[in-house]
Amino acid sequence: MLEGCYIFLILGLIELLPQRFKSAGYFIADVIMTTLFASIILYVAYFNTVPTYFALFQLGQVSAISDSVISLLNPLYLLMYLDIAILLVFKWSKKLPFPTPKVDKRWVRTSVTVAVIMAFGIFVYYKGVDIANPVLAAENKGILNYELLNIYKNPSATVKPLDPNLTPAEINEKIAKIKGNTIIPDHKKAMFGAAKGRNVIIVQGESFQNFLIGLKVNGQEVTPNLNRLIKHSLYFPHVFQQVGPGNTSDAEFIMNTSLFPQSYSATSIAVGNRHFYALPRLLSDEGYETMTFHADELKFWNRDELYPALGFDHFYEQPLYGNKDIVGLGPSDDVLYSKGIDILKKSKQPFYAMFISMSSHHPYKIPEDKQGLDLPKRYEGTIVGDYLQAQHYTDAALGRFIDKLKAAGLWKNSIFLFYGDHFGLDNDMLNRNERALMQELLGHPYTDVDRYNIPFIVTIPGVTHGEERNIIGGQLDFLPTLTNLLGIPIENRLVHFGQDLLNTDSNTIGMRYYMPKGSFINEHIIFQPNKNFDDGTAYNIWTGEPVKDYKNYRVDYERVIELENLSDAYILSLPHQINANKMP
Ligand code: GP9
Ligand code: MN
Repeated sequence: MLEGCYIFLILGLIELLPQRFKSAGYFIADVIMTTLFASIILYVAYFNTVPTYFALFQLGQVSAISDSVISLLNPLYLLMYLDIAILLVFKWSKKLPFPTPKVDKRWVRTSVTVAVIMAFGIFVYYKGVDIANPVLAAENKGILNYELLNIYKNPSATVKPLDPNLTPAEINEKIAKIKGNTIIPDHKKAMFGAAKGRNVIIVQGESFQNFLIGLKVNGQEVTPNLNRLIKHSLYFPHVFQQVGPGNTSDAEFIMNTSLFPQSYSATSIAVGNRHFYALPRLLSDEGYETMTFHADELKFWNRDELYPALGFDHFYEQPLYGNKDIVGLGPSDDVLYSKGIDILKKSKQPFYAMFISMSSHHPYKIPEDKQGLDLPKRYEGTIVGDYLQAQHYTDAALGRFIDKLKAAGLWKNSIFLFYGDHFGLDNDMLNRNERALMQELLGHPYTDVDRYNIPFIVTIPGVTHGEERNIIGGQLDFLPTLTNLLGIPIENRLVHFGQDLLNTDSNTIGMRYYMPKGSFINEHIIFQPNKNFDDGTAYNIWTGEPVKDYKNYRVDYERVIELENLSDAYILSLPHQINANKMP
């Protein structure tokens, strides 16, 4: 009914065209509508949420991830274009089986007026209806109506900037109050300064999920190097992704700011023109040389704006890595690390170096000579098998990188962090056989808790000795955990929405975009609202069982929304970058 009204309006408008333009009008409208719906289906398959016009800003990236897009194409989608193909055949054979009838224009005008009034009524009615879950919202409001409402209600325009005169200390106090935390003085914090003055080396693992850690297939460890590293590290196995539509770049943003990413657009695109007092700036002020390495072009995800916004001194992008040893989107992780280590060896110390791996990017097809696992036949040709091979390679390349750091004498005076940027597999991309493989690997059906769970590993060579920490955490918590270990006070200097995982005994992880606004994970449940809190769904994160009585956790729901709103407001209060122009 809702769609019908808009479609009727479009058809009516075409009918108002002069007779000779009508068939072309119908044909063009058909192609546009079909392509719109096909793109929405594809987007939902990849991101699990309904796209809005903001997705158009990412169109430039589609060719770079064409392998991913192609792997998602289902031949059945072509059926959507069947009518267009048939029409073309008739057109070419000049035998249209039906004439374009002449309709009384008065009737058309009346119908169009009725359709306009109805569409307007529907639009106005749904303007005031707030449904947290975008898929449900699009279903309820009608997809075309939903798209128009998003254009009308630009989500970024609804946020009011925070008072720019508030100091970081005041904002951090507000955050602690919302969370119900008391700020612990630095000298009382566990492990404060345990890595003081050391180099900081961070590796962000592409699509790297926690279930890979310690996993064995056919008697082989999938991640032998990380498993070994964990024996000398602090390992946080209950940490969850918090990225939004900017995926990899959002994870980079969160690591460096401890702020929530934007919910409607890649953060680097939406607010990359702001000036953040972020980790690179903080470490620069502490005498560090700061740099980031990624074997893609800076233009992808608008990093040419994001990196200066965060304050990195240097960014090493393509073409530094050449065009040899290509895996998926670009040069392999081995190339990334080899080029990187040459630069680190020459760099002034202490340095902060961030590495963004890429070889294990969706659709996880890596060259045969890099497939180090001997997998049983049933994994062949499955995305699960490809994923395991790709992450096994990620782990191997990382192992070689660590060996090189050791050989160069850089390892022992560094602190090393590893985490995953976001999930790699989700149930919607798995067929029945692949879901069975996941169940076989995990010992239980693959759930959203498994999907969003990423590892967080912190190694301070000579200091950490293999300890597992059971606290729940999120990507926003990485920055305060790191600065605590470096012994750098941040309460009065850097606004952070995450908390130091070494000095926390309770935590709630807010997530939006991949889950509706207000979704959270706490020590007990994973929760997502549907229309609102009361009709939400909750599962026990330890057993996967549905939780009916979750009403006690309303405080977590309200808390994460309040924190996300405050983070958005804070970002909007930041000054624009001076020389916000992109780097040459
Ligand atoms: C692109 C790479 C992949 O530069 O980082 O990004 P993703 O598609 O995972 O966001
Ligand atoms: Mn990624």
